[in-house]
Amino acid sequence: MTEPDDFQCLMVGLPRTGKTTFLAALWHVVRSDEVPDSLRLDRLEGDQEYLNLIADQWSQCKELDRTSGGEIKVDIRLRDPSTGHLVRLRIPDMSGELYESLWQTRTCLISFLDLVNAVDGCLLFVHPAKIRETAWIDEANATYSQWQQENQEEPKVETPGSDAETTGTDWEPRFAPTQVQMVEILQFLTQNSVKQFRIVVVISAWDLVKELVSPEQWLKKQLPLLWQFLTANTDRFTVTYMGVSAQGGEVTGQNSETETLLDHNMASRRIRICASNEEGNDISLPIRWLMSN
Ligand SMILES: Nc1nc2c(ncn2[C@@H]2O[C@H](COP(=O)(O)OP(=O)(O)OP(=O)(O)O)[C@@H](O)[C@H]2O)c(=O)[nH]1
Ligand SMILES: [Mg+2]
Repeated sequence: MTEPDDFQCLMVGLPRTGKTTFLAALWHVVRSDEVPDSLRLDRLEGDQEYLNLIADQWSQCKELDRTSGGEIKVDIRLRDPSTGHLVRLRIPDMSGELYESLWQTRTCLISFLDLVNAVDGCLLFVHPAKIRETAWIDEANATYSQWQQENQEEPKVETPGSDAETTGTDWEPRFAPTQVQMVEILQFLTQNSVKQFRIVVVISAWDLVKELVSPEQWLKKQLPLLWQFLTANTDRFTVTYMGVSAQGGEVTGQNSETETLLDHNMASRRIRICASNEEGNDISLPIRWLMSN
């Protein structure tokens, strides 16, 4: 019997950027025959309890639980229907807090370093509504002048619960702009591996992006430092950009589209993938791109 090739995929992204939703939708699609060209489940292997749980929540348009505890092991044995190629996709569900702490403490577990060294491809998640913006220089100057003024006045007593972020005092690493944190995380990857990283930048919740722009144009405009870093380091990264609406729309809050989303008779119809030269609902496309030579 043919043994599948192993493919180690790393989902990289700060908290709440859409990693688990992507995995849940992927598990739905590979088990269904709803998307003609998608990768297919070859056969069940190992424990699927976690995948079944998140895919159930996804099918019902429920908000998924936050991933905790670093990483949850996920292996899926897949077949490419167009080539017959078999692959064991190793795609642990990573907690965004792990990456946040990597940036904040600049330390990680040895097991994470091993994972980085074994990586064959990365999905780099950015959520359009979860971006901590970069301050413009004149805004930073204004904050600095205000801070100088305040420090010339009477010293204030810091009260518990005072919001350091809005008062501009006691800066903490978690207040750093998203793109600064992401570039640092990418630098961490490159410093700990000699590999050339194949990366799909996944702009998740793509349904929230209303401008008519490509995913790459969107990233270039919204997170120029990150875009520039990926583009300038061609010796370390081979990159493509995809807009991915894994849930298909908002499932919580005032703008919830849950009822419309549940109306689809095939759940995969609510998925949207926007790549540079194709659009559709095959959420295995980012994985297929990573696996292609
Ligand atoms: N509008 C919209 N929101 C989405 C979509 N996919 C995911 N989201 C929302 O994005 C948020 C984060 O989703 P998760 O998949 O849990 O994110 P995560 O990266 O796994 O988060 P952690 O486990 O905390 O690291 C949730 O509020 C989702 O409802 C989508 O296609 N459209
Ligand atoms: Mg998660």
